[in-house]
Amino acid sequence: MVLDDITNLLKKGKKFLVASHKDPDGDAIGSSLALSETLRLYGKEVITFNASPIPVSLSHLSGIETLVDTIDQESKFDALLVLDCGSIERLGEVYPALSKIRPLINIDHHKNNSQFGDLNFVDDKSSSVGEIIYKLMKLADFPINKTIAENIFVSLQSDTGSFRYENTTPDAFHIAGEMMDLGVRPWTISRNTMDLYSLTKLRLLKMTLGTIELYHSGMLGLLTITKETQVKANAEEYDSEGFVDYARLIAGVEIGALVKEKGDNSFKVSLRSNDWVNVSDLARYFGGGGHPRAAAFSRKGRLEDVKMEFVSIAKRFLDDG
Ligand SMILES: [Mn+2]
Repeated sequence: MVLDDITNLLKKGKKFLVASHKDPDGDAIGSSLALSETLRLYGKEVITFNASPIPVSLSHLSGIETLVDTIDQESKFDALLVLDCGSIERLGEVYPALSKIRPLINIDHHKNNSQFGDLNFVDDKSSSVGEIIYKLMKLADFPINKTIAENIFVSLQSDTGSFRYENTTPDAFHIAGEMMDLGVRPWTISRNTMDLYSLTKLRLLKMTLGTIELYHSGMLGLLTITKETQVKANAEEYDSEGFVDYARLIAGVEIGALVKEKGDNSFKVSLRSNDWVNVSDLARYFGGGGHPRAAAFSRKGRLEDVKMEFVSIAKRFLDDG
């Protein structure tokens, strides 16, 4: 079994690099910190990497101070562990350099994962990579302390939308309960992650909500954030994290979308759905990917063209329902 092969490799090696996707969410960082900490407790040397700035919502996680955003090219590792990435490119611009580190271990829960590792453990039935890391720890008999428990909890909470989304399994609740037994306080974690907005973020949200457009008899809700808006709000890249959900919350909406300008004529389109549209398939139509209820893709072109092309393709997916 692959998970056994991975734990054997982890037990044998001395120094590891743990990396997760750019523009990280609670699962990317939570699972990275949990795995790194358990390996350190087990006597290993671990470097934990993420290419992007850490959002304020994740800045309170235990062990966040160990995270680095650059890697010394001379460093030698016994393995690279890539977490929560459907494809290796998700690591960010540094992926060609990082992926030279072998063996490359791919641990993920995206259904369409490209199996880019030398060892691949991809389980799309797991709510989060945090859940997979928990199972790996149990299998390997790796230690779990409060820091690890907090990070596992954050992974679960983040990818299940606080235990609300369709991917919320009995396992997710059982593991969360066990993490509470280890000292995790859900309210404290939630206050620091879910319920902590900067004034900047709230201002950006106000401007973003003003852009709402509905298409296809109100089944598609579309929000837009231009560079101009981001500059006006003095916002960071991560400040719009979670905004796409507001489009999904409107009664009658099936697909919620957020079109965000990343650079000159380049956009990221984030997607959420409620009941029947597989937005992972919709994102893949445009070269992106994700989960059935949460996905994203990038697109170049004029804003109006990007929007209208997306709106027209989205109709096919709505009609298929
Ligand atoms: Mn995830």
